[in-house]
Amino acid sequence: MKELPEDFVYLPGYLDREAQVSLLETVRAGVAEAPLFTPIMPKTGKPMSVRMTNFGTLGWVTDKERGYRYQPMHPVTAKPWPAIPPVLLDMWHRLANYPKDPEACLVNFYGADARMGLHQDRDEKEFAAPVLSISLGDTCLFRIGGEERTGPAASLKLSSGDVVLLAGKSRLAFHGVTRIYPGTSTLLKGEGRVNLTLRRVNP
Ligand code: MD3
Ligand code: FE
Repeated sequence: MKELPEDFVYLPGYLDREAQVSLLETVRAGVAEAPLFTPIMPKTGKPMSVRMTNFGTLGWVTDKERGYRYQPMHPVTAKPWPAIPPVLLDMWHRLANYPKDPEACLVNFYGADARMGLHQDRDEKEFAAPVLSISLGDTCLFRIGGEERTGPAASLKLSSGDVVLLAGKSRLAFHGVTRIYPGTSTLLKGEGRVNLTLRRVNP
């Protein structure tokens, strides 16, 4: 196993239970406006096991025909995404050390059997900005390697309230979610895990 990449900042338990409850309520309000959708992978047309939605002026989407991209509208409702909640913008400005607001907050929802395969986040145009990740609900096993798909990787459990900042050299690291541990948190009442990632798309 490999050491964690340089510039990977792990803040376990950054949000206390009260902050997690409040943030989840805020996320649920956004999801009520912008329902979770099932992303479809380009070329193969296979559905991802994670369901998603976004907040912000841009959101990450994928479908068979047009592939991975950021766009201003929800792919199903065709409405603009809800605004990024102020509490998340505050966290970004406290932690990200980047002067502009993020345009996108990707909301990933994992049921007990959902996974996310090893990938790089390269659909943004601005790699100088970090990605800020917040985990809520069930613990997951997270895997992170280097800038090449093969080669050593480190594993880490991410639990409810944990925050990770991917900056500098870790920004283009391959990473994925290997498994969910059902029943490890009471926050989502057995529904699974939510991960929020704040992203700057344009320089
Ligand atoms: C490392 N999400 O949405 S968050 C994703 O838990 C994604 O839902 C995972 O990978 C999740 O793209 C992992 C932690 C994370 C996010 C972005 C990264 C790790 C990263 C970008 C570069 C390197
Ligand atoms: Fe990612």
